[in-house]
Amino acid sequence: MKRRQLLQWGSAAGAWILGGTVVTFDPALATSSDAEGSVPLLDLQDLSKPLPDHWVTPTEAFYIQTFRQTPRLDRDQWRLHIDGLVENPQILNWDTIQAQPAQSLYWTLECIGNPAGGELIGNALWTGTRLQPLLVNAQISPRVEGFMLYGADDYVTSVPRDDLLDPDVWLVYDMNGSPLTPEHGYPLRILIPGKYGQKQPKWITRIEAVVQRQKGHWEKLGWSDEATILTQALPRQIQGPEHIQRVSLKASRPELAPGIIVLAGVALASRKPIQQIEVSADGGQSWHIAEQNQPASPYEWTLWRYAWELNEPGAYQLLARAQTSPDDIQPLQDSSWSWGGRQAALDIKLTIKR
Ligand SMILES: Nc1nc2c(c(=O)[nH]1)N[C@H]1C(S)=C(S)[C@@H](COP(=O)(O)O)O[C@H]1N2
Ligand SMILES: [Mo]
Repeated sequence: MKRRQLLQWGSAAGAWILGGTVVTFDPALATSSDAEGSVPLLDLQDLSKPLPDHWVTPTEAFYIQTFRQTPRLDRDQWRLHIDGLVENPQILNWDTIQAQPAQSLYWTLECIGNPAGGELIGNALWTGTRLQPLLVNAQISPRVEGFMLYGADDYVTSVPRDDLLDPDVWLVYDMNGSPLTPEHGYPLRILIPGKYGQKQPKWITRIEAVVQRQKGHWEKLGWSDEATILTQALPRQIQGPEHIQRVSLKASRPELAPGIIVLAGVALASRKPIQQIEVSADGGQSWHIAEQNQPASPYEWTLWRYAWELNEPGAYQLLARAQTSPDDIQPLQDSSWSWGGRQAALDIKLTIKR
């Protein structure tokens, strides 16, 4: 049966079956939200306190990006198939996943469609198990060059062989200490290092080993098939002597009283630690190195802040840029369209009031 047919039947009936997993859709559940305004401010402004090791986005404020509708899965009926060009196809159930060694890890997810200053990014503490031993059990054929990854909502994407065999690929079932919510992939989702969210199916039901992989849903629509996270500094909030405010696409023209100004944000890159974040208050003529934390893994965002004394009333152009090495500095002018959180650094038009 064609996938589309299956889905249409399912929509009419309110349920459908995919590889043994019963899927029902709950139209009341949000399918896309950027959580703008609901994400709390980071507690980074008090300069007498060191930067924290982690800052986690509360689950209820975490962005949601779902191409259709949120499927409602029954954990006991759910299955994960590992098949295609494998010697030993696997059908895993909830108990097999639970029997694997569990680990918790901080990990930042970002949508490739996140504009600089956008909220399609979040950091959470996930709990799950490594995929690699399960792939070893399946005995992937040496001819395999890639994998198709499927979600219960008929979502599909694909990755090259080595990206999935990486020991840092995780299957996760808990988010911030509770089972995944339906919107975020209950009962199981995959985390693949260094890639934007589109490569990481929620409600994962099938991993198919193939010689020639096909493009997935977003990739067919023209989004990057590599989907490697770009090195980026994302300013999030600014504080003057009197008040603190969010820096976002909708509010990138703060007006503050003269005095100490603290700019704070996050930074992220693909698989490499952020080595340095620099900020400028004069449109890029002079740069200052921001204070930053050192996350234990490069898959979690780096927190940073910088304080200036700006007493002269007038207009300032604030910029921030990140680097992982001198060869990989976030450009000031990016000729590509600003996606994946990065552009030629988010430029903030700050006015110091009289
Ligand atoms: N099954 C499935 N997985 C999916 C998607 C989807 O629509 N269906 N969207 C992807 C995209 S584009 C992103 S950015 C992340 C978002 O994860 P979140 O909604 O938990 O924030 O999930 C990815 N995994
Ligand atoms: Mo995305």
